[in-house]
Amino acid sequence: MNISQYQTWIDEIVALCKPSRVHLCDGSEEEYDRIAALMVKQHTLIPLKKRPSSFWCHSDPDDVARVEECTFICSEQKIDAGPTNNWCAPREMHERLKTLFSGCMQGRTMYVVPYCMGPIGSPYSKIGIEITDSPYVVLNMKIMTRMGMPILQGRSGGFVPGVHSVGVPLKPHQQDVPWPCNPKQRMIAHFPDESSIWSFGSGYGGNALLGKKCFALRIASVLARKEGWLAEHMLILGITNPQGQKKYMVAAFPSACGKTNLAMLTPTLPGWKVECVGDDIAWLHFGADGRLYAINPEAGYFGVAPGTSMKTNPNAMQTIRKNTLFTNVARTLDGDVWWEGIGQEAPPGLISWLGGPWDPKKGPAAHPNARFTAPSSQNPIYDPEAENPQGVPISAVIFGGRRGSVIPLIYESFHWQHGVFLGASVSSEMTAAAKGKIGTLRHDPFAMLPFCGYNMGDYFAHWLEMGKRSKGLPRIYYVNWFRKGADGQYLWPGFGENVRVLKWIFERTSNLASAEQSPIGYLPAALDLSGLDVDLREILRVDLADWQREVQELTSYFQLFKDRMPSALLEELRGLKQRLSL
Ligand code: OXD
Ligand code: MN
Repeated sequence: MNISQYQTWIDEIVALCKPSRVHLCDGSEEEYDRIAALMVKQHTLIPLKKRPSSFWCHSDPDDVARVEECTFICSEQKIDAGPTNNWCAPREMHERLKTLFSGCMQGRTMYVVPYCMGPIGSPYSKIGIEITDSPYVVLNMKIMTRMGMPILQGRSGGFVPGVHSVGVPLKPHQQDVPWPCNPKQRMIAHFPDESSIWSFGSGYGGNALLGKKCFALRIASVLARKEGWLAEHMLILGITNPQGQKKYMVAAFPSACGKTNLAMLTPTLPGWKVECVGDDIAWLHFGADGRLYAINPEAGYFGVAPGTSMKTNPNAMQTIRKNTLFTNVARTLDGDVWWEGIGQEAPPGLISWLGGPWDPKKGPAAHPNARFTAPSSQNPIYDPEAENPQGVPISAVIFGGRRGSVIPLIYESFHWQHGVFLGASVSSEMTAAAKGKIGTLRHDPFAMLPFCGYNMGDYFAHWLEMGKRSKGLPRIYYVNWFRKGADGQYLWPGFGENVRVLKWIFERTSNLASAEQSPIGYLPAALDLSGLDVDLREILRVDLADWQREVQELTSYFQLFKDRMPSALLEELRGLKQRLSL
């Protein structure tokens, strides 16, 4: 393998971090098994008797979610990181990192993990190399990406370097802990001008698996703007109607708002079929025919476990039967996993996510942000085109959030510019996916708030610009599965029943379903609700007073972006205000 072109960088990191050993990952199954066996010996992983080649582990209780407050975009100018990102000058951040990373891997093995985001051979795929001292990260990267030295074969240059350390050097003979991390000194820094990533102090999920949020969203969004494409926090699904016609859709919802469930939906309407291309990230390019095409840069799912059951997501349950890593779920005495909402009572003797006997008085058995990491190829509804190097053609873009009130079940934008306004106006109740106050309503434009690698105002402008490039643009929709009635109960059953909404979108994009114009967009004139007891009028209701408050709120939010706020979106806001007051 020719790694000479990467060697200088690897040598630099070795000299800085001073690991005891260096391991170049070949990405083989044998390597995976060897590392997993080592981690079992060190008591970090526990093999699960009930699930072949699967393991349970739990993190440090202080390292359970993405840490947005420690995540930085280090552009030359502060304004280019924008008002929604933490910023630090690149030179200053490099100084801080030098101190943090100096000798940080002493006593540990440094793993060099080359990986490809996107199908091998796709013109849209990109290469990264993550250097990490966490074997847990290596195993996750093996599942989540196309990983190993062979992916560097025949490549010249052009990779995104990422350096990750748990931030806990070991003295000679010092006993390691099962989940080393350094919460007091956490830092996740992105250098958009260098396309590089540095992450320190956390071993968890998006903080540590650098291919995911750091590369495929924050760095990729910057590259996408430069190169004329889109890197989005979106699922990609294929949907086939009873006549055998198939379309693809993408949907952006904030973290832990049901992207995985929608991407793997089991339709309740006879004859309809959904297949999954991806559940979290989409890279979108215009094809030669002018249409927008999507690839999934990832190769696995890092899904939220609690709430996943045979009822809510049977395809996910099938996917995680083997070759799966479980982090911070509960463990049963007979070698299986358990979490709240799995569909069965907690068995006696349950071990909680904290690693000891579960005491229900002290909180849930599984952490609310507990995850499974499983290969996409094990999904029974993995789309046959999911590995197509050209991607799949997109007919509809869907935005949504978790909103207990105000937002109707589904509506359609009037045109692209209005659709971009809908994306910019997404707000959602916070979930356990990030550290923060659960349930608090926050703006999360395009579900990209924690993931946009540059000024969000410029990002809006980029979306508007993309709309000028093509005639075959997808239509744009907004959904809300989470609206509640006066009794506090959800108005919509969700999950497999969401196919009824997808059906309307499918038919709208063929000009077959009818709609009624409302001040906020087109609402369905009818939805297929056969066999369902739902108050359609209530769930589609547009309350003028509520929406006037929404406009006021958006008016002050948009002011955050000052002169980077595109005037086209302010025009959309004025248009909405006018339509509401007529
Ligand atoms: C994720 C997230 O893990 O969005 O996908 O937090
Ligand atoms: Mn996500």
